[in-house]
Amino acid sequence: MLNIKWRPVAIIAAVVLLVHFLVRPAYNFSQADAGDLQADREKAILEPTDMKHPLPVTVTVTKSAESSPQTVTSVIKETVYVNNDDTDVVLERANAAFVILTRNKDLKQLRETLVQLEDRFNRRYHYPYVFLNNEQFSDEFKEKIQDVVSGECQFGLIPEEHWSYPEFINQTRAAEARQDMHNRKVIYGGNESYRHMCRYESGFFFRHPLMDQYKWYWRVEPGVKFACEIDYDPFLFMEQNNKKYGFTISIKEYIETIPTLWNTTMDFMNKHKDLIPATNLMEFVTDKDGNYNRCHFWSNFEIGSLDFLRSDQYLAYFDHLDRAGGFFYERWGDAPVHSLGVSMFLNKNEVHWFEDIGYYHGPLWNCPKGNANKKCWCPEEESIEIKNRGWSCTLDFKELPNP
Ligand SMILES: Nc1nc2c(ncn2[C@@H]2O[C@H](COP(=O)(O)OP(=O)(O)OP(=O)(O)O)[C@@H](O)[C@H]2O)c(=O)[nH]1
Ligand SMILES: [Mg+2]
Repeated sequence: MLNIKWRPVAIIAAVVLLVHFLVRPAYNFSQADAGDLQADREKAILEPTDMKHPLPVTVTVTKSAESSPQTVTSVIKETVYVNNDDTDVVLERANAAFVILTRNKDLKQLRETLVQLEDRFNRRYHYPYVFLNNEQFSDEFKEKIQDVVSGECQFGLIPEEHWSYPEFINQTRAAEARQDMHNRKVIYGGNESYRHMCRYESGFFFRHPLMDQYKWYWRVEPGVKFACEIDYDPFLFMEQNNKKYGFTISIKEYIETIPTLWNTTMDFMNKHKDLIPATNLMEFVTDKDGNYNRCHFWSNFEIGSLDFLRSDQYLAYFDHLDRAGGFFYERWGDAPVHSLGVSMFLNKNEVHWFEDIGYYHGPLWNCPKGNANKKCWCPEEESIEIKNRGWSCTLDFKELPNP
């Protein structure tokens, strides 16, 4: 263990050494052309050993219980880092991780996503990754993922009780509901595993033991794209500005998937008035007559507080929904569920639109405008809040007053 008084000396020595020995990465993604980026990305995937992440110097420090009372971690690694221009040193990181629910078959798409995420952000920060799966990850998956990321990777198996039917669910009724929604061509309506996925993302991922040590999460999905340089730390931004939930895209949900979600939520609010704060963000999810407007933050991208999701009030809400059965008898998505939880329990100033993060999950873009688009390859006019203001809820969110 390095004595605290020698840490600055060790850090400076490590930085000086690295400045001498680091080589520039073999390629660079800052070109403004999506076609070039695609070519570079393919090159990276074909030649993973060409990925030259700058070498981190890790200094292990003991965190006292007082300094991080909400976490069980006694030791975390702080990374001292020299960037590609050999100028910056990142000494401060949040207690955060990327969390990715995925399958072995998603490997190719996930590597494409992670190469972008690393290039646009994490090659300077080395935040760790937690990969979760309801089946064992293959050795090939683990190796090929670790080849393209600069953060520590942990691969977790989801406990069966978090990815199966609770005893209070009537499975015959659930199967009939799937058949009916399939017949009506509701998106993912006939899909059983999709329902387990939505329930897991709504109520369990933040309770996986691998997540216990973290305070912040950034959700990532295979296939999503990151189009802009992210030259600051969004986790620290959240922490330093007292934010609890961050999003990029918000839209209106297909009502066929959530016919009783709103009434079930109202029922919860009436039964648990003591849990609902005096001011909140319910205006985001209601129209001027107080009816549900189906607005939700798209949960394939989230940067958020794990303490919020682990809070008694959010867990009480999830439990209420779970017992109502709509994850299986309907097809409640984790996006409207998270969004209703956020709207009930948080204030507007605790929720942040990451307008500056160029992000794509098919078929929608969030793309920065004007000057903020300079280090991006996404077209600003494609940003969904401009392209389809009526489907997007983001500008309405922006206009809501702070409490
Ligand atoms: N381990 C595991 N992960 C899953 C399963 N189904 C979906 N996922 C993951 O859960 C997340 C959401 O699934 P998606 O299929 O992307 O759902 P979606 O975003 O609503 O739908 P798309 O428009 O098809 O992307 C992704 O990270 C998937 O990789 C599953 O059965 N097992
Ligand atoms: Mg998806």
